[in-house]
Amino acid sequence: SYETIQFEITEGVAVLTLNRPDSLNSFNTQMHAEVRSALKEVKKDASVRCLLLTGNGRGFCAGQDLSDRNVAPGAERPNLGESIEKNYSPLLRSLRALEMPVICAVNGVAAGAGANIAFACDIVLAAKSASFIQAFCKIGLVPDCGGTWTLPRLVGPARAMALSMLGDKISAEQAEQWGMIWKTCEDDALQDEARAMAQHFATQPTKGLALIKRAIQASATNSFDEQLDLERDLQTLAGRTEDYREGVAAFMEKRKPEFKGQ
Ligand code: T3D
Repeated sequence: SYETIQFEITEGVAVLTLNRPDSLNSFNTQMHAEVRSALKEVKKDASVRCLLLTGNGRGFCAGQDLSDRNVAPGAERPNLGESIEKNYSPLLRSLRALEMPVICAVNGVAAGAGANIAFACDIVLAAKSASFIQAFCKIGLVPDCGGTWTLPRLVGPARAMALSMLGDKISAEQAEQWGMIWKTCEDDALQDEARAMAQHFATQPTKGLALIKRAIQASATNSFDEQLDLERDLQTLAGRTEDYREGVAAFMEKRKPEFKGQ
């Protein structure tokens, strides 16, 4: 069982809750290891059809635990590249490659890596009182966890640059207006809305949704022509799924489809 996260799988939905509320769910080595292990469980368990990521307490995630980075003036400095290679990049790659929708319910402040982990998820809901901060610049660092790739695509280069260089706190409502997230929710409705969406996805054509995820991700670097070819290839795969057959049959029979995620 886990100490720094909570993890449960219920009716096709895996819920991973960051659980170091005293430090606003900042990442230490143990939390990285536990998140990795939970994501392995998600991948292994064929019943899981949606992942919901959220946090306990008043923060979503404050990024790296800086108490693990506090060194005396003459002491050896930490190799952050190693930490990123071992911990952060694999996490980001797993979330993006996971063949199901990944919902992030941002329950409070999301700073540094915490913000960019949220932006890498497929659908982001945020409590109205939540906020996003590219905190890196304030301690001399560079946005990581894919932020320098994700942010310009979400908000354009002008806003991405200013957000990254100023480290201003952006309210959830501003983030919604700028298209950084899907939508805001009333604070006390966030978890229910996120779970309802996750439960909805757990009844949907999982393979088709995974292919949509691949297509939208690939569009960031593909030309229009390449994307047409990719759509052709992905539609070929989608057209062979059991859920597509069921979807068409249910439509023709004027009944509700029963998707199995196959
Ligand atoms: O190192 C590597 O491996 C490379 C990777 C780097 C990735 C990164 O994420 S670098 C960026 C690290 N994160 C930050 O710089 C954010 C630091 N936190 C803050 O700026 C503020 O805490 C917030 C703006 C997020 C929230 O502010 P506020 O005023 O609401 O809360 P607070 O009082 O600052 O924090 C509450 C507690 O959480 C406090 O502890 P205390 O005083 O109650 O004992 C604070 O120290 C602790 N806390 C918050 N963030 C972190 C943290 N402790 C350790 N590490 C943190 N990142």
